[in-house]
Amino acid sequence: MCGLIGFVGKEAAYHIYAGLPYLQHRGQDSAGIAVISGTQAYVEKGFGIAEEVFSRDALANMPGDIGIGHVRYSTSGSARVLSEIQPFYVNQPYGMTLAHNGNLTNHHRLLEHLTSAKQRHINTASDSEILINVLATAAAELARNNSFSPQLLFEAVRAAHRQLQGAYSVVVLIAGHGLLAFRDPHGIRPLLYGWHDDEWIVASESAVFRPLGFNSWRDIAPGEAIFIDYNRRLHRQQCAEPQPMPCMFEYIYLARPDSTLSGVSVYQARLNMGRKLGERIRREHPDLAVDCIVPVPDSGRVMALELARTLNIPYREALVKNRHVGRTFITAGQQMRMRSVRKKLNVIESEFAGKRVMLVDDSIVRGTTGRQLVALARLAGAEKVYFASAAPPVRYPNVYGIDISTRAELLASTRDEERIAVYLGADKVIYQTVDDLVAAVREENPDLTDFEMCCFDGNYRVGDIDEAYLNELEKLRAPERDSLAQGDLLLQQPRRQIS
Ligand code: PCP
Repeated sequence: MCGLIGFVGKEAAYHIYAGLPYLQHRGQDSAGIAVISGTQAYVEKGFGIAEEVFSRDALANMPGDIGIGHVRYSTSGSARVLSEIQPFYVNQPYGMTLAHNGNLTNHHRLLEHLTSAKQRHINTASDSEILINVLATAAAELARNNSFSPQLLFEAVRAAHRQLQGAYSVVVLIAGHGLLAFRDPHGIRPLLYGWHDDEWIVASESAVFRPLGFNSWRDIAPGEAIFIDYNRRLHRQQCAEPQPMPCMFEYIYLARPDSTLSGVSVYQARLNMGRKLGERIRREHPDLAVDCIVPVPDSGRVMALELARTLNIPYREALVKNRHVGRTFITAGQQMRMRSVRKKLNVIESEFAGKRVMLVDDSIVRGTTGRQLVALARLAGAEKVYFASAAPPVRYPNVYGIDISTRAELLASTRDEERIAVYLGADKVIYQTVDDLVAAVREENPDLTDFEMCCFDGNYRVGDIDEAYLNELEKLRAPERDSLAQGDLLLQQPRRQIS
């Protein structure tokens, strides 16, 4: 998962810089902006969040009325390698600068093909560098016998679709020509575009648009490509048969609640998830006595609010979030995530002392957050601690742009609900069902009939994902992460009042 922006209009660099904070929740590892003035590209990149990476001076030296921006959460390659920070650039044809959100599942095969058959040089372990080279190779072959046109680009995108597998939402600057944006045929990761007068914006989430003065927008359809030329004219084409399958985790956790994706208000979908979970708890656990519902901020808030209303139990914001700590789930490395949870959340003791509380979170993935919070609730004197998750158990790796790539790191991959409760230290753990989750999102857009949700059902329908692929991925990603067992050492620390 990453965040993308494309912009065509006055002072592109400033607008992109202003927009990236609205996507910061999609990636905190690094950020990059590229703009073009005439045919000259200017690129600025660095580690950290956008506000730290781009200085006023740097932006002042980035002229141009067309540009792209990226915030990164790495799911391939490494979060710590400078050369993997996006956007990527290739000089031929035209000069292309690309930023990508998603994850290619066949990038090893493509690497082999690009280097041996196409004499392309790939300099990093990032699948996004593969993607730009696949697109550039296709465009270069078409450009050999044709002058530039939007149609040529759309043909290149068609050719790329035939080769690429996995999830890819993409923005590309074409020097001297314009801004291209496209989504994979399944539309796994979001991408939308907006317009105001003759200015255009492309972004991963609709939450970016209004603050930047864009009040009209639509989704780029799965398999669709758009191109905005230097005269600020829009060209659109369906470049692959659409087979919509948006990522379910966008609605649960990844996206901002003030975004609408594929016609689904994320906020409303989360309210529905809370209601569905509440109805299930009432049906299946009628005797469960709970004094208050406590949301796990931030993403669990909306679900908890509606769950509390459904069960008619007081809602108490008894966990206080430190506003200076970012999202923990997208922090690179398990040890860092462990420390961040403690820094991020603290308790209001009076809301826990002597009470039977139900903590409500959007999801339980590695159990990093839940386990520490249950311990904190008990330290604060809670009599019972129940834990409810608005997502079903996350049992399987995600290979489409969420960095949960090894089964060993997933709490629910080998444990049933009872054992998960034991691990968290909770008196009971209650999960949403897959059917209720799907119904919660479809209430907002019944036309959506299919979702990418391999991490819940283990059903990998995009790309050639088999056991061998998952084993190879585990081998590749395992050195990057610390095991749950290592994390256990740090889990003891709340008892010792770490600062
Ligand atoms: C994430 C999410 C749950 C956690 C992490 C689930 O929080 O909301 O609380 O993952 P875990 O079981 O591996 O801990 P954050 O990433 O901190 O984001 P937010 O503040 O938006 O809830």
